[in-house]
Amino acid sequence: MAVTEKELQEILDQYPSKVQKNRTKHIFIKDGAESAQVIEANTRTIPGIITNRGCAYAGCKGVVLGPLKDMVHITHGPIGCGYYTWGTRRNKAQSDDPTQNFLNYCVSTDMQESDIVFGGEKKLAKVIDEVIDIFHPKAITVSATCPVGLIGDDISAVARSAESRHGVPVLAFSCEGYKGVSQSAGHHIANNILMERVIGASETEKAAGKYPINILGEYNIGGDSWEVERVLKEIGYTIVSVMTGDGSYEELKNAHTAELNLVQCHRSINYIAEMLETKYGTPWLKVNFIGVQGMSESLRNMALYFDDEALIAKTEEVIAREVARIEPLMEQYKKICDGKTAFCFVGGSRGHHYQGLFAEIGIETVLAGYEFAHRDDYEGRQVIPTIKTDADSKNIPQLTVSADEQRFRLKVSPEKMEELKQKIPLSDYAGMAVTMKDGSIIVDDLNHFETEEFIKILKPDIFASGIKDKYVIQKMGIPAKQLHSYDYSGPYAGFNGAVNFARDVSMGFASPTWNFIVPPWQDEPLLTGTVTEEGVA
Ligand code: CFM
Repeated sequence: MAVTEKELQEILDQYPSKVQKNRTKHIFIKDGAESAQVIEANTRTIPGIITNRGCAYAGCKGVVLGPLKDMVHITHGPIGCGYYTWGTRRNKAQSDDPTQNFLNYCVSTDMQESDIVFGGEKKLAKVIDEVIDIFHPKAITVSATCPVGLIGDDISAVARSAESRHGVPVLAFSCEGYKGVSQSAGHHIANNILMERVIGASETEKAAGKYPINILGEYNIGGDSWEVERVLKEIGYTIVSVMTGDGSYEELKNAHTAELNLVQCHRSINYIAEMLETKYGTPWLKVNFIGVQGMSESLRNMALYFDDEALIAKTEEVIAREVARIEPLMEQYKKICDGKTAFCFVGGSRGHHYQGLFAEIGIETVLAGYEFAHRDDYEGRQVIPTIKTDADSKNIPQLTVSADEQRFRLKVSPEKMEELKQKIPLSDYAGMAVTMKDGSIIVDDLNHFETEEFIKILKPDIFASGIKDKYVIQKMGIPAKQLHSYDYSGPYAGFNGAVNFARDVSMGFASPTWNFIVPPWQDEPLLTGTVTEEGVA
């Protein structure tokens, strides 16, 4: 079942004309016959629309910095921002040194009215001193929240002076929530400073071990990166750093020594991936560790890059063993899931990544989208030169790096690179749209009104998204699977993750709960009417 152009138009017709004009550009029905289907993305959400997006601070401190375990992350701002980013993202971490894992702490300057009026710099300096005193961390981050930018606290100056006072790196991030149009801006801000201040900060010139790699854009939600690392280590890879799941300042300093960078979440970390290539000559490979096929294909592509017979053989051996082990488990869940349909709407990469895993258990994704991704995540990186930079993106500092005179080294020759690019996604990402079936619907920044409207037409069997719309969806009688937090389950990545996911989705369908819920449209007359410029008619 698919949405027709007419049905889509009927949904959009309910908007006032200005809103309709805007939202039309964010939605399209996939049609492979059309050569380039353009989507508008990474632009402001219309005020008043109930979006699932977050803010720049969430993307910087919450997403990219938060998982780094041996740094204390200070939120400079009123207590709410720190509190609501405390423990809500399930990025897990373990440390051999229990005194150097600060993930359970929430450190905030707790700005009060007097700090807003008279400035918060002194308070911030004092908090940094206290953090050094109590925790003795390897390094500290300071993330700015909205009021800090409004009152003009110079957090970089405070960080610099604390750094010289204590001899411990203190990194300042001007990631005020209002920067950019979503958390995506915060990813970029975090990427820039990690690149400038952390990556390459060690004296190490060579990684200790064979096939050294970094895993970028993997945040160990529900233990995902542990499952991926289990397999990679068995095959023989040396994992120099993970950015940033279960990651650390200490590891990140050595990231320049890798021979290949893997990119799982393109949206949040493509900036570092590109800069590593420019600065050190290390290419990046787009991987997708979600789903049995995604995982197997990513492993095969990695082995092709290193072009080593022993590595290729070991890769095949591990894939064969793992697949044989989990196939019977997946089969039993497939019996429950087969023939069903899903909506898959997540932040900036999972809306795409989970479609393959859904397909493996017989579920077709009929609607997908991202909260805050850019056009390249939908249409592929070839569109990047054509993306217009607007005032909101100009607000985010651009970091330009150049080749490191001592450390730049081409990891593969340009000829070999060209040859490899024909076979594997090296320094490239084709985006979500290309893999979706004709007739499926692709939506950017899906809002709650559209969520309900599309559910009424398509009646999906399951809706994968997040906490903000989960309960609205469930009250409509549809199982909702959180793909941000995994509903407190996981891991969902890799081979074991695929089984966990199939089990959890099957449980969602098998739950007797749905027999007790009558969707509102089944026992109430639907209100019919239109919203016009003048009001409701
Ligand atoms: Fe990347 Fe993420 Fe995602 Fe993301 Fe996020 Fe997340 Fe996400 Mo929630 S970094 S873009 S900002 S894969 S927190 S681990 S699940 S929205 S799809």
